Amino acid sequence: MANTGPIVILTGAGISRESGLHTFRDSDGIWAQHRIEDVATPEAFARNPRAVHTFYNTRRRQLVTGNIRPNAAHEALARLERAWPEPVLLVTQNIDDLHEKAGSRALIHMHGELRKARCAHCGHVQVEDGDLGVEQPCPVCTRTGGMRPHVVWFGEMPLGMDEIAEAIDRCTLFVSIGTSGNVYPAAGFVQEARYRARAHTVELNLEPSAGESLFAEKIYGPATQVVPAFVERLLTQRL
Ligand code: BJW
Repeated sequence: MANTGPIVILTGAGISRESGLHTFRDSDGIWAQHRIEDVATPEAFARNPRAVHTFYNTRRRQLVTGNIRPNAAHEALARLERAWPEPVLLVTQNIDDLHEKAGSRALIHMHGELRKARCAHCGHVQVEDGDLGVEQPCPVCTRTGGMRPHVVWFGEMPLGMDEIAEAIDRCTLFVSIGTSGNVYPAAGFVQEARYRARAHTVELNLEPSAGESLFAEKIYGPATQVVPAFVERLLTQRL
């Protein structure tokens, strides 16, 4: 059946793997090197902010100076947004900036952005390409100790949830790309799309995710191959 309605696309770390960024839960992933409880919770930041800053400063430096570029999958999604007759909302769990670098505009970073900092005291958010540290004062409230990466840690509320829920309610196609389906609420989006919005649901991933059985259609392979092919199919055949 031809599909020309609004689209919601969820992406995860797998889409940036071929750009040179590690995923989290693969055998060579970030969680094989670091314990979540040490670097990705508000409690970790309260207990040892220097260790958390080191973890994110290292990743920020790699993103800013490491010649990390969008790949064919990011570029195909930007092309889809430009060419599709209805809204295409890209919801990424990634904190890198590869979707915007590829040209995507309707984009929600539900787990935050590595190249931004936030003051935990007053909520001020600013672009940040340098290292963060515990002595850094907030330029707005002037207090120290609160400048933190603008990312969403376990136990914190993801960003843009209302806008995401509205878009999923309206969509006729939901596509999940390069995510293991282990982290909620993102892992639950497919159920909302399939059973509430009655959208067609598609998984594009290297291998079946934890939520594989919830998708009506699945295509497996590296993102740089399967995403451009899927976008081409959508734009030429509308399904
Ligand atoms: C390729 C490829 C290639 C490889 N091509 N593919 C029970 C029920 C519901 C919720 C919970 C629950 N128990 C606990 C919770 C809450 C918790 C949670 O989900 N925990 C689970 C571990 C169980 N969630 C939260 O705390 C979230 N907040 C929350 O729930 O607030 C309350 C709330 C209530 C109701 C509504 C709304 C909110 C916050 C989660 C924050 C996640 N933060 C992190 C780190 C911060 C950012 C950072 O440092 O980068 O975000 S964790 C980490 O996982 C990161 C990622 O965005 C996230 C998802 O990972 P992703 O992208 O799926 O990566 P991987 O590595 O897991 O998978 C990669 C995939 O790519 C694999 O499948 C590969 O095969 C594939 N791949 N190469 C294509 N070349």
